Amino acid sequence: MGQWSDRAYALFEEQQAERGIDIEWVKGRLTGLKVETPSWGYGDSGTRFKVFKKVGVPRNPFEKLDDAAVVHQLTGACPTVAIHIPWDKVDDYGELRSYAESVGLRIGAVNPNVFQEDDYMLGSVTNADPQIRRKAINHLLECVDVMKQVGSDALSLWFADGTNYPGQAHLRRRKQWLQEALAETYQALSSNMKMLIEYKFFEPGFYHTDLADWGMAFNAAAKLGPQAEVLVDTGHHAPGTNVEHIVSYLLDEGKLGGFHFNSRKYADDDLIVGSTNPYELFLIFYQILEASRDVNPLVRETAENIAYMIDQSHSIEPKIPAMIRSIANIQTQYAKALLINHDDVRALQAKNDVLGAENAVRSAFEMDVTPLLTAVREEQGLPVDPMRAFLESGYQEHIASRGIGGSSW
Ligand code: PSV
Ligand code: MN
Ligand code: MN
Repeated sequence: MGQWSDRAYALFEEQQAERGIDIEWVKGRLTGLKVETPSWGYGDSGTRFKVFKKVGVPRNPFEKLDDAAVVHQLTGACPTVAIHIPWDKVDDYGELRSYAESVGLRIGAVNPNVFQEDDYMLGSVTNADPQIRRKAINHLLECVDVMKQVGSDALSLWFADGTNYPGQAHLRRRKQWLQEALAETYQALSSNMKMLIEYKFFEPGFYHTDLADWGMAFNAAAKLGPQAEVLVDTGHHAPGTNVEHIVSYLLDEGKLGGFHFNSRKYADDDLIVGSTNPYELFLIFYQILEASRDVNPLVRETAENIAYMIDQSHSIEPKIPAMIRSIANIQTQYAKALLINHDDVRALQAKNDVLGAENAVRSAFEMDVTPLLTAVREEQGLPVDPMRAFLESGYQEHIASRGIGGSSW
């Protein structure tokens, strides 16, 4: 470390020791945080108004892995990549798996896509047409097969199913069809596989969405069994929703399976993680760390086995730097949450000290964790500033030879 950062870190360590924080534990946790990046986050994306094509965007799933590998090399935090089928359809999934391993990665969650074919306009697993429902279920089963070939242990399900008008469809029948499809897919899972069920309050359906909130996803998962859990996408709630409360509730039920991190201001904006809502991200980590100290082993185990994933695909910023920014923002908020003294918070809560307890949580958020992040990155032999390291690496110039018109959703 440089002289300045050495001194800053020494001071930081002293300050934390005084607050009763075990800094070695904090460093271990920080190093252990792994976040999956999405293959589709490296491709072109857009709003419904326009897809802006970028130079150097990957032309196939293999090039997406190349880009994801760079993010992992610079951050040390992203060893797995989620794939979306058929966006990442290849002839030989064994080859995709080997390629991932050859660039230092593994394939993470497999995401079936039952929303982009004309057949699915009025629903996939909830369509009134039994042949379309069958087709959608077959795709889910095909994805379980893909999981086996790529060595994935998570099937991540999001359904665009919904309606635009009152009376358009039979809501309860659709609920039943959805559950039937999930049950058939659940049966196909191997014992090491999780099914993650994602909800979203609207879009593309503007009147109703079949899995509109955490309660519906929770109910579906609870009926299926222990391998089914809920996935919280931070962009999928109505404005003002207390997302960290949902997180704590699901943790307490042993049903929080994973996250899709991204930032939102208005709806499902899919922006860089922590760009508009850093305090929310911090408070989510607070709930998780709190649960990891619970007396109930199920709650502790759930908190330790969360699949952290990014789901961002924005249209204006360059892809790899955007991903690096998201990882850095997650690490910053996680680092801050690790500085909460839970014994202090619990003691203040027990005394009903409203302001004292609020202060004990917020004051950790207000700390500067730069010296800590610098030290942890250095100890792992990583660049202390991954963004700068990327910009200076020449990789962006190197991939310019791919030209324009890469993959997009
Ligand atoms: C839907 O908005 C979603 O969050 C789901 O996770 C999809 O798989 C992903 O976005 C597609 O971009
Ligand atoms: Mn998502
Ligand atoms: Mn989304």
